[in-house]
Amino acid sequence: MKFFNSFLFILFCSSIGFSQTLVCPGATTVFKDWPNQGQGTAISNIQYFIESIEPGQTSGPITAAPMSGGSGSCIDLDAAPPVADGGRYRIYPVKDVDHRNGVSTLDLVLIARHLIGTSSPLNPFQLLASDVDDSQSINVLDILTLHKLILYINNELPTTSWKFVDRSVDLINNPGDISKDFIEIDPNNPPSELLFWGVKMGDINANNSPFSAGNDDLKLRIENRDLVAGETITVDFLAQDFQDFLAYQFSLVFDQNVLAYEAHESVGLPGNDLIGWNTTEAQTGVIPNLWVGLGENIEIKDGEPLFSVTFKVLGNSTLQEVLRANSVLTQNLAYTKDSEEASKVVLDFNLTTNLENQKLANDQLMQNQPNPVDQFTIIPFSLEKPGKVELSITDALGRIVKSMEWQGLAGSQQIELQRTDFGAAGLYHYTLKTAYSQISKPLIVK
Ligand SMILES: [Ca+2]
Ligand SMILES: [Ca+2]
Repeated sequence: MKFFNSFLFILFCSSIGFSQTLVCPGATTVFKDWPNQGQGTAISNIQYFIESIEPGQTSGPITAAPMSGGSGSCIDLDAAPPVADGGRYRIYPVKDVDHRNGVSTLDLVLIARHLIGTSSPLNPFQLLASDVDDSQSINVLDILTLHKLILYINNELPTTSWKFVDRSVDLINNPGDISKDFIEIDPNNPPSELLFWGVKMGDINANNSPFSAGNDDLKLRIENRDLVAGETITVDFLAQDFQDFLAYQFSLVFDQNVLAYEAHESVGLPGNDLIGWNTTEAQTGVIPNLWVGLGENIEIKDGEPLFSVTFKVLGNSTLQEVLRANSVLTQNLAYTKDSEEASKVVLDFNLTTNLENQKLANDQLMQNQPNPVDQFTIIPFSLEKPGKVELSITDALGRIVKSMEWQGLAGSQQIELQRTDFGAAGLYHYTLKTAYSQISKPLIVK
């Protein structure tokens, strides 16, 4: 493990001969060694977002894209939304990839021991890392959330995978300041350093790999369904961004008390590719399989089936409960075209997200009017079928600022939102989610 002592400083530079003002974040490091707060390991693949704040205000527009300047990862303040004299900028680090990084059952044990009081209390960084559902408290729901992540029932946490803390806050005397996830700077009087601690959410003992760029997993989408003893089902494994991949191998694992293997078929995988199945261990609930793409271009679209497996159903359950991709016999690996580092195959039971070929519904979400939002705005939408509707508003950093749920009717309808439903002025997204679809659109708040 390499330490980056020498990088623990901030460069602030005005390029000679240019009006460009660059602020260059120092190494953001994984916390370690509480309460000594010694140096940690530098974290890579961080993006920085900048918020401009007018005099007398406490927040302002956040640039939706990471800021970059003329050299390295420096932030060009001249490209940020301008602030008046006396205005300030806030800089937020963001990293939201590879949610399982560093998360293991040992982390569950550490949270559980903390909850029942059988270990020394967790330090402020560990407390922050433990609240994986962003509920501002640590309880058994955080353990269940991590449990689902480890078991590949869910592939992401409800929060960003990393959180950051201004490294200058005095957590020994002010433990509540752990939530200060930005550093405020005066553009006319820049700070001598700009340093953060990074906290990998769910990783209580901080054994993550901070360089992880979060290579995209290969998602095999599956429509979740109820299983009823006695029926025979054919499970389709559907493509999602499959054209980005070169090869995969994994163990398909199922609960042999609920499913009995009968047959498989390569429906959409190109026939000339190398495709392998080993069904000799199928009675124990494991089927290793692999695919190596030999063609130049893959033309399988999102939502089209790659392969299918037929099972006899022996007991009542749901598909999501009893089907997994893991490494029990054949190691779970997937390779993309643009990286030599392996990712994994994950089974994604949330079939309804971003599928081009919506099987069940033709839900529609229209642009809000008026946009930008001044006093109020109206969001028109249309549902194919009646049922539960969830509307959520997220800010430029993906944080939910409002969400609501109700029973929607079939057909065209609309919902009115007030300016007070949003936070500071800036870019937001609104997302409509039903049992069959999930659609997002941007909006701007004045
Ligand atoms: Ca919580
Ligand atoms: Ca860990």
